[in-house]
Amino acid sequence: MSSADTPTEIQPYQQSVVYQIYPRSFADSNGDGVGDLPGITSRLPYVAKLGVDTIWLSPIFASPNDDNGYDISDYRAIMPEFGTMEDFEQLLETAHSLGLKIMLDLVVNHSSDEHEWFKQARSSRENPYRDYYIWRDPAGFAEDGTPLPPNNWISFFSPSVWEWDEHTQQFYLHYFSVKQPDLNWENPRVREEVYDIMRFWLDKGVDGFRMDVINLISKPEDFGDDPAIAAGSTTVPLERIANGPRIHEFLQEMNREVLSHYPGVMTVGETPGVSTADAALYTGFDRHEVQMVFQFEHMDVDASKEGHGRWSEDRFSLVELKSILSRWQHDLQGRGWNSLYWNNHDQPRAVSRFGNDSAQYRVKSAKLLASVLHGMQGTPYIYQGEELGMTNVFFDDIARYNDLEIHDAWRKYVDSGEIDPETMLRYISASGRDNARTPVQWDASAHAGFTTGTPWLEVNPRFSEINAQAALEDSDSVFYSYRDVIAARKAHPIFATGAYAQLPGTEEDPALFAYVRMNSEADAAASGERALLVLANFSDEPYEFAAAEGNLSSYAQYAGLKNPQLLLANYPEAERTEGVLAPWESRLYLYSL
Ligand code: ISL
Ligand code: CA
Repeated sequence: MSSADTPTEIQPYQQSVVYQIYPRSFADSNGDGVGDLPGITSRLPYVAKLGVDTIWLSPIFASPNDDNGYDISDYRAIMPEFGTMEDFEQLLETAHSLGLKIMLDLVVNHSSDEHEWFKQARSSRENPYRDYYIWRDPAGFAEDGTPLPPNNWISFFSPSVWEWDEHTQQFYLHYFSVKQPDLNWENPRVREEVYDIMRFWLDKGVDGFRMDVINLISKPEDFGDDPAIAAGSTTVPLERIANGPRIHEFLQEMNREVLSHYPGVMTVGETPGVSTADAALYTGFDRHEVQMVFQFEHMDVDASKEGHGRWSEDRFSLVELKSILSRWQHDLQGRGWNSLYWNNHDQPRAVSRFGNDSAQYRVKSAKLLASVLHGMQGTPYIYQGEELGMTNVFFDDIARYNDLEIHDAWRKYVDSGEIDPETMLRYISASGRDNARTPVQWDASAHAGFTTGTPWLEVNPRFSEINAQAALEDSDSVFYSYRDVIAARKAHPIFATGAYAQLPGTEEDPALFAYVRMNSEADAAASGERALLVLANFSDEPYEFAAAEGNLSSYAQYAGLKNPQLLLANYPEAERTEGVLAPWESRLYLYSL
């Protein structure tokens, strides 16, 4: 961006709003119970109506579906369950005609074990594809002859990151499931393959990539045992495996070789285990890597205090959440660019997790979350159904869940006796990934209008109350609040430019989230916009707050901010009280010159 005395030059991606589609769960066109590309195409007018400009499609490529498409067996083929290449071309063309860009999911930390490269690689140690993956000799053999893995690292989805290959008598590395062997980015041929795949899709006209766990592609030099795991930790040693020594070199090469040749392309890297300092390197305006990253710190606010990773039902602390988000806002200001998200296909539903999904407050709190997130600096990502206020689900039997991570956790904690089954079912309902993956609720008909067949994962039973048709017919729905906040972002450049700060003195408040976005003199002069103020009451109780009407006269530093215009509110005027924020009330004010 620019210095304080010249107006900021806003890049298109900085004013974008992205809508994420998880194809399996979006819309089924042929009654086989699985969402597909023609289903997506048929619903594009709905997405366009929301006002977003870009869609991120979770993987649509050939896959044995061990991890629902995040295990790719052919990067240039469409998953047959989802349709054909013609269906994809139709989707792309329709999207473009509606003014929607398409970002694909680039999953190149690992492939499927059913990818031709891996089949070749495991066929013999001499095979030319052997070095596409990462192989190690055993650390030794147990007395009964069992080979011992090269180190003690725990993977995301199974006990060890190593899997023994009987045929070639070596272990291969897999940070995720055994069916997701990690690619060897040290091998220049692997990198060339990836760049070719990217060009293939960009030449077809796609507009960008979301890059799966891209900060794990450069493997560490030190493959020694992890002391924390040796001492009993059961979680992935993320500090060791994230942000490896050659990561910036690889991303800069990818940018030079591919991305820089396609102006306007959008990029976001998924990066567990990044600090704000790391993110400034990944997204720095002069670094030519990616435009933004998905950080995870705010996804960890309600992690288990017993060391069970995400498996807990503890509520987050608002003070902690504010401090994390505020640090990200502050640390990237003028240096790099944030992505903004409350949820995605790996996370529970935002309104259940950060709001209140009871009948009384679901709509209010979903709207509040929209204002709080979209009021920040960065590019917002909306996950399918978030705009409807879709909620978490509870299934009373582990067999009703699909996600391999959930089943892995069940083996790890329930089968071992560490967590009892009833408790674990509650944890899964609070934090499991299938909360995000139940089918989109289109209407109140059978299976929520998602399919005429039997859905691959059960529909959330709240669909008769929460569905798109009902939302579109109700001018007071969550859907229209999202549409309004998206429109406000597009209409007011200050959403992209204003510098963020929490309202002084509110940092430790357990119920109030209040922040200001302040334009520089130059940006204010250029746009006529001086500041935004966002106020949000994250509680079931009314909150007395002197500045609730946007009157900031008690703050010396904001003395010049006068005559606020209420841009967004989730309570109608008749229900607003002076000096009080009602339960889950949010307001967003604009101060002009
Ligand atoms: O959901 C998680 C496990 O608790 C995350 O840590 C997740 O595994 C991590 O964010 C990486 O996610 C991405 O890569 C995975 C895939 O399962 C996820 O769906 C994807 O978003 C492996 O490809
Ligand atoms: Ca289908």
